[in-house]
Amino acid sequence: MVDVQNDFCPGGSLAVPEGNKVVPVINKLIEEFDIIVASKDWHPSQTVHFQKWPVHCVQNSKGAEFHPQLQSAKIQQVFLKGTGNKDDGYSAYEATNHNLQEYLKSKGVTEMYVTGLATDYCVRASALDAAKSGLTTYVITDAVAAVNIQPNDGEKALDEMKRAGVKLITSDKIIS
Ligand code: VGL
Ligand code: ZN
Repeated sequence: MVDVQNDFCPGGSLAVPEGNKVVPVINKLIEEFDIIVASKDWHPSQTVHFQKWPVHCVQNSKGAEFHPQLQSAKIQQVFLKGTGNKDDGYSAYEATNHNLQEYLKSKGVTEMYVTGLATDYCVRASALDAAKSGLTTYVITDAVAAVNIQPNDGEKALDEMKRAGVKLITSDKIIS
């Protein structure tokens, strides 16, 4: 579950169009999985990242909290990324509080299903790293949403992930 945080949802400082639409889909999907992990964009108040983006997801701010409707009690570990003042930290694999790859290895995980925000940045980076790490990696396409600075950035990112071996799936194939 990538960055389902207030600042990426409508009303937030870096709102993804319809970012909140992923929340009910993710809440249903949660019931189908044994291991639920989430990332949070978790920036210091001063970072080079804010030269590219409006200020968002500052550590401990309201904007950095999970969307209030997200069933966050089911999350077993939260991975904080973008925590330095010189890095973007788009991928959950760049988390600094815990090592995602080691965590998943310790649990014997071989498959990952990726949801969240945003398709063209942190979902993309996280799914590509998951595939690179050897996991069978899926992106659940109705459980992600794109920033779309260019209107088809989300589609382009999905294409790129597919070319890298990531599988695309819809939630109705998973929810029983
Ligand atoms: C993200 C832009 C800047 C993301 C984070 O979570 O996709 N996008 N920081
Ligand atoms: Zn960010």
